[in-house]
Amino acid sequence: MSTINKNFPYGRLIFFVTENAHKFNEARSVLAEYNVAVAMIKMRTLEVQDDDIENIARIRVLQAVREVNLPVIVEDAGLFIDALGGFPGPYSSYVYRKIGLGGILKLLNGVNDRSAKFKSVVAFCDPNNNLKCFHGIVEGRISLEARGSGGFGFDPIFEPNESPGKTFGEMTTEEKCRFSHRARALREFAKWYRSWQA
Ligand code: ITT
Repeated sequence: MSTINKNFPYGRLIFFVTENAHKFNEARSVLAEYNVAVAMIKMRTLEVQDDDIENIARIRVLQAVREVNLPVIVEDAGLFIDALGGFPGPYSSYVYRKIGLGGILKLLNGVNDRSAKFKSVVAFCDPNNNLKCFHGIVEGRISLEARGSGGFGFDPIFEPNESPGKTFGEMTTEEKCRFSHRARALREFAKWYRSWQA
């Protein structure tokens, strides 16, 4: 009996539209656990400004599917720092480019509450406009100084609660993916994707 679904001829393959190779490598590592293959489509999507990262991901995935006409995922993520009212949140990419790790550490100078979380939304859409979003969160704290050269973005200043004293920047991709926001959202996506195709 053939396992190919004629309405969905791609098998367990998904196309990840992103410009960030680190995100893609994390996705490849996580989705492999579920036998879902992933290919990267390096393409810029419009980054609208919105307080809600799910809205940003929804708009981006609709644009991506229109352009490539394949089943795709996009992912939007941000760092939310409690003492700063959730800043930089949906503006993480801009803030990282403008003030970097040093700027965030300066803003938290002398602040005792260093709790923070990363949030991720993975948005899936296929050419029939089936759109679905998956969420992942990791709670932790902002370290006192940047440590580690692994990962990307704010990884060197984020210590997840599951691994106190060790930043994401000091971890391998596989270690980070044990509890990262992105890995959690991708696992929810992978479980759904497998059952949807079954
Ligand atoms: P896309 O092409 O997929 O949009 P991007 O890097 O621009 O890639 P985002 O728009 O989701 O991704 O940007 C969120 C920013 O938040 C990102 O540039 C990092 O600075 C930060 N960030 C998100 N996830 C992170 C993670 O796992 N580790 C460290 N920093 C992260």
